[in-house]
Amino acid sequence: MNITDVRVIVTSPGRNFVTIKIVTDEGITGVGDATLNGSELAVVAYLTEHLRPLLLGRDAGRIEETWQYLYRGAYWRRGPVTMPAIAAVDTALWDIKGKAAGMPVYQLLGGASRERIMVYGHAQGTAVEETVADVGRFLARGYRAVRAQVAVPGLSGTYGVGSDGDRYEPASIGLPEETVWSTPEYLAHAPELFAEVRRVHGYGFHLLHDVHHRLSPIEAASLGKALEPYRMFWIEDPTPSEDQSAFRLIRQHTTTPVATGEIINSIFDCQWLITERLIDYIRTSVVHAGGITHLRRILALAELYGVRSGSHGATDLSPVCLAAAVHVNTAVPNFGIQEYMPHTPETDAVFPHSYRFDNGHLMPGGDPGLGVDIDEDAAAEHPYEPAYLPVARLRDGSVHDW
Ligand code: CS2
Ligand code: MG
Repeated sequence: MNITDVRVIVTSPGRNFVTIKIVTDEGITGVGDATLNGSELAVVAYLTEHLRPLLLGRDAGRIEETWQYLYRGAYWRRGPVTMPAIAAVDTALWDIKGKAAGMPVYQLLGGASRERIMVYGHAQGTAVEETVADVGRFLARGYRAVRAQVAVPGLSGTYGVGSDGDRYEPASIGLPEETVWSTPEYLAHAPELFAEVRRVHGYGFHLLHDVHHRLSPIEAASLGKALEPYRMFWIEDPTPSEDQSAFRLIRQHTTTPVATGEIINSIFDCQWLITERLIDYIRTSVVHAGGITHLRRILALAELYGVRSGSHGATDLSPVCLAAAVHVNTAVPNFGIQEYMPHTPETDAVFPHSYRFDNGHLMPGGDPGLGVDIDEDAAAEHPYEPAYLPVARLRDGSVHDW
């Protein structure tokens, strides 16, 4: 079965997505997510100009060989642009192979290790009492795990707190929004939120928080210690992931579990985090970490060291990526949790899929392949609009990690 076409589809049903559809000479097609939030067209160019010519005529069944050809054959390796491009090709080839075999992809990955995938939802609020009430709404909907974020008084645009109710879409049309950050004000306020969440809702569910790359190692260590009484499931991205050694200092000071990895795109960029057990959950995703083939490799390494998966699943990862994640999560032995921000009905109309949410969990559905597709006619109704992620600055005007 050979590749006869590779279509790169850009669509924007409320937010931008990049999807590839690989077509074969047996009429079987496969899809892959290639969305890089805020820099989508860089991946489009790499796919269209540099990868598509290499793929035409190739055997669609040779998934691993194609991955090796695209990763090692490019000479320039890793990175946030090339790895989503390789990921999308890889994901589409797994989709094709599943359809050709008449099996859901998780069957090709060794079959189901679990019946359902525990997910966590995003509770937010402009004040502690708002977030506490929002946590209650997620628990009432059957979620067993909830991430809690709250605005820091006096700071505009705190990460994770949306301006339109439940939805939180950080990218905005036009040039980057600039937000103000103050670590002292955040550290003074954050523990209040978790004390109140546990006081009101108790300890019978998993409580998570995303620090979003903002702290120094010692600040992260102090936050971890301060939150120990609240038995966090994890604090996420306490410090920037690329500084792997920073996590050693955090580990020396606190037993609060740590998760990182959503911006990591290769096994080499999380190797020490895993082998030195500096983290408890690795958040690498299908789209950003080289596809199903590479994510499996990362999770196999993680399994050796007792690190579990906690893959990124924000709304800028398309339903194609989420569908692939559900298949990987169904099969791997060291599944931890899956982030789940439901896409809008507008997005779901462009990406029909068979995964289903029920009572705090996702199930993959039984369709052959990934059980997701892109409706190209519906996609064409939503033209691309350039959008950027925000930029954070400290009160003195210097750039900080957003
Ligand atoms: C966040 C994301 O979901 C998360 O854990 O870190 O919302 C992240 O900010 C976006 O995916 C960036 O595009
Ligand atoms: Mg995050």
